[in-house]
Amino acid sequence: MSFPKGFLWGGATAANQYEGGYLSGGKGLAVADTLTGGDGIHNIPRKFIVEMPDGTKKEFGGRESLPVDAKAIVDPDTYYPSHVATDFYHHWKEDLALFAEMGFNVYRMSINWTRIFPNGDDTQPNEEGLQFYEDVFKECKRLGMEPLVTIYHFDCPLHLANEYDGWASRHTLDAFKVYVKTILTRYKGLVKYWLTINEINFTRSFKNSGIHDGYTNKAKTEQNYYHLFLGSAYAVKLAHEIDQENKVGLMIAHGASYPYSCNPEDVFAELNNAHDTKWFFGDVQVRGYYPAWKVKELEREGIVLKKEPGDDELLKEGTVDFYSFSYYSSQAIAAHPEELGVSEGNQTQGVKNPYLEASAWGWTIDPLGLRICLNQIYDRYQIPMMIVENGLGAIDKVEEDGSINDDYRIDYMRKHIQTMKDAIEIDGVDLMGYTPWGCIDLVSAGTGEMRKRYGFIYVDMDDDGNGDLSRKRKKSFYYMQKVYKSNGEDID
Ligand code: BGP
Repeated sequence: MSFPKGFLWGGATAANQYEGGYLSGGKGLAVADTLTGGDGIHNIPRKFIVEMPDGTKKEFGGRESLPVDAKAIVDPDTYYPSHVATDFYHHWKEDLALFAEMGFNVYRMSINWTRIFPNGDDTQPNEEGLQFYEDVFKECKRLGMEPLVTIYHFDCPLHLANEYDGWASRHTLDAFKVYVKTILTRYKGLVKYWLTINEINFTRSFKNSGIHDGYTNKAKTEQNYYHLFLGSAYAVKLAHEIDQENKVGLMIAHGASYPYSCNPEDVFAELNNAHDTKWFFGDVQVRGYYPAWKVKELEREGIVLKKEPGDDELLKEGTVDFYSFSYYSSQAIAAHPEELGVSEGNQTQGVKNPYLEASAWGWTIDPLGLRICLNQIYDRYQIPMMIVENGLGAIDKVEEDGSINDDYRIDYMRKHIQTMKDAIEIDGVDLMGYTPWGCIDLVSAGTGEMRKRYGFIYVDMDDDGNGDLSRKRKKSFYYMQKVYKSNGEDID
């Protein structure tokens, strides 16, 4: 047997892309509720419509810096995909039953902060929101699935983003702590697996952390990360205090990266890139302090983090129990990338790798890269790992008889599961679970599209909000069911 007994098999979603019900049950607005759709294939970015101090409206791309005094709004004439998304809010019983039927023994989802604290910093939590998740977790348990809960998945409360510059401000960290304490206390005994901050290494934009000028203001970006680290450490420490059964992981977007060539300059460029984009975040959350090269970099750039007494201790006391990460693709890193062509991920940019095929969205398909990552992470930290996102975004066709024959997705899944098997069996890594992304169709984070589908379950909803939201099992549903029910033995 390659996969250990009790291996966690499931799927992953996030509230801001799946839940909908954006104002139901007392929920407040999150930044994601002000983000429009886009078009990933034609490179049309998602946008924010903002109100400027003089009352005029302006548009900004989701990957641009915003003026610090701009306030994102919900424009009545604009379509926002997160408002309905694929409507877990009204379909949760049906969806959880489908996940259980597929053989999940774990289900990764996130709590939407604004469902619990509508403005992020309210004095009292919203009971209706708390009850909603309690019902969901109880149903998961009843169906034999452990909830794996992301505390913060790209959903900064809009109030904190507009008024406090999101995670750039200590006020947001303080509000987050109250939110964390509230949910950890309420769900004690119901939820034991937690993830702190989704893809913390990509959390420096208005979209992901509510900071206005994270792309252009380095000092502020570093302060933003610092607050996120403290928030994560606080959650880990408190989770352990509240219930010793709790297991808490970090969450990092961890694609593979390769030097473009054996030219030492390319090798060094890759080392620096991996430090900046991955290991910095792992080192702080696994080891509990900033790595030497990062300290030097901050010194060199004259950036002094605003700290408070007790912060250093908190970082040390709040180190994670496991390393969880998303893995979709890989990139090649060159010292002089200008002439080499770009390979696009939703958040990363590297150079085109001539050895790999890519998805319609330009994401390379690289199963062996996953084995490389599993080895590198385990070599570095020696703690259990979990792959909490992986999958293929593709356009699916519903045939006249209603079937969806997504053999390309099955092929992608098979190859990645084979890689996991090899890494466990041959390399001896400690892998505890696998929750592929978007196990049911949902809104793409990077592009806001519906047609970029990852699901094993199809949802009738298009890019303009048309569809009856009905659910259908794709061919991959049955494939995953076979894999899960055989504990990963039957993957052909
Ligand atoms: C990660 C996010 C997810 C998810 C996934 C797929 O960055 O954690 O929220 O969306 O990528 O990306 P996309 O939706 O852009 O295809």
